[in-house]
Amino acid sequence: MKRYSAFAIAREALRDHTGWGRAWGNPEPRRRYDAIIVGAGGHGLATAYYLGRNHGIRNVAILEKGWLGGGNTGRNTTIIRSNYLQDPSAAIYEKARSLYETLSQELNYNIMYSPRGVMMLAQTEHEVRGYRRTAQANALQGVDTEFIGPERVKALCPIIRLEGPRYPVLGALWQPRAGTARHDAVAWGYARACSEMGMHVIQKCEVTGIRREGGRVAGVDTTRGPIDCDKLGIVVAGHSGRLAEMAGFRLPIESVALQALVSEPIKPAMDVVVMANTVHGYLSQSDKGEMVIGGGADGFNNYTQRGSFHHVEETVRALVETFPMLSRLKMLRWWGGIVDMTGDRSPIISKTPLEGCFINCGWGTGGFKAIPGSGWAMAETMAKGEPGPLAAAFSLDRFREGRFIDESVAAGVAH
Ligand code: FAD
Ligand code: PYC
Repeated sequence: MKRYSAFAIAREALRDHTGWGRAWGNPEPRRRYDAIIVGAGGHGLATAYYLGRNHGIRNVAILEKGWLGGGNTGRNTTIIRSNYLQDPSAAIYEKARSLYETLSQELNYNIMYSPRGVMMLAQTEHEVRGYRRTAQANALQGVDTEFIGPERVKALCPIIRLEGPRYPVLGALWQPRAGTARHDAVAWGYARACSEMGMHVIQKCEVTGIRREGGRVAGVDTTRGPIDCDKLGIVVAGHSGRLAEMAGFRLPIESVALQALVSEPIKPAMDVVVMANTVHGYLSQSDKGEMVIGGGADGFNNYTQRGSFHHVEETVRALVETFPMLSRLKMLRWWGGIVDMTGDRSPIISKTPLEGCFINCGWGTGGFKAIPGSGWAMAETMAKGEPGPLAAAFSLDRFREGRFIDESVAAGVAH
């Protein structure tokens, strides 16, 4: 596979770009793999990548029922931050954020990581207290955040109106090294790196059944035939409950739609990411100039992978209070993804009751930021058969034992 570089771009420019190879292969499934990952979203691809890179397991297939990155990975609003409250969360999200910083170089693929800074507005006294507490916790966890006052908020984001009609801006939790990345590029970069290691990324291959023999996983049934494996990783976000059912166990997960929209492109208006969690809206500006806007999750369980008018109306109405300039913009498009929510709003990276079968899910509304750390931790769990330090707290057992990792505030999106 060719290395991407400034030199390669110049060379290809001189020969009409005829020398680029395929970024990843399009292989026929083998009869057997050492490990199969179900789901070619960011988490599945990152799991496969770190299985190869960190543990030398390369006879791996990643099976995807649609196209790679076509689930939530290609539908999210790309916010990357690690300002969580609890120690296990701060550890895994900060690991992910730090891996993101050098991921373009690591994968030789420009994921357009932009550490432009993320602020979570405090618009009630309760939020001020909560975010001051998070900043203190983050200091102990080695996560670089601070609580800033309204003047600093205004200086960082001049389009904010501080004195809103209902909720004035009282300050913000600010993480300067947080930011955004190009979501598809994260999936494409990992897919290319997996393909280069000899792994099979197989699209249009839906897993329809999980075969078991004597309490162990034996393989999967797919729309392209049966495939055997020693180890199976289920990494399918909103479809986790369905795959768990095929494997013979149940998950404490609900699937709901989460929506987002973009405006028409405008000149640069803001160069930070702002989340306004009291009014349920968040905002950033893409490199193309579109204002990227999202709100809360649907209030009922569903598998509808699309947006709805009332959400657009509620989200924009809420945000216009704090960003009056938005009222002049036209909406360009909107969409939805199916997110997988646990009761404590923390993920699951775990062994399962079926030996050899592992699960990674529950990232809900906030898993894009976690992709590299999650893949790292899931690969370690699959390779060693036991979770390592990053994953240990996120096992399925915590729901039975009551060891919840409550991140409903840090999740930053109303559920
Ligand atoms: P996915 O990308 O959904 O991948 C799972 C894959 O599994 C899919 O491609 C699916 O087709 C495949 N699959 C399912 N069933 C099968 C089967 N039977 N056989 C084979 N393949 C199967 N997170 C953030 O951190 N920051 C944000 O700003 C943010 N904004 C968001 C905005 C929206 C509108 C949405 C919907 C989500 C947002 N998220 C955000 C959450 C984030 O997108 C997800 O947590 C993350 O992308 C999940 O990645 P994944 O790889 O687990 O899942
Ligand atoms: O987790 O930061 C986040 C997020 C923002 C929008 C959706 N999720």
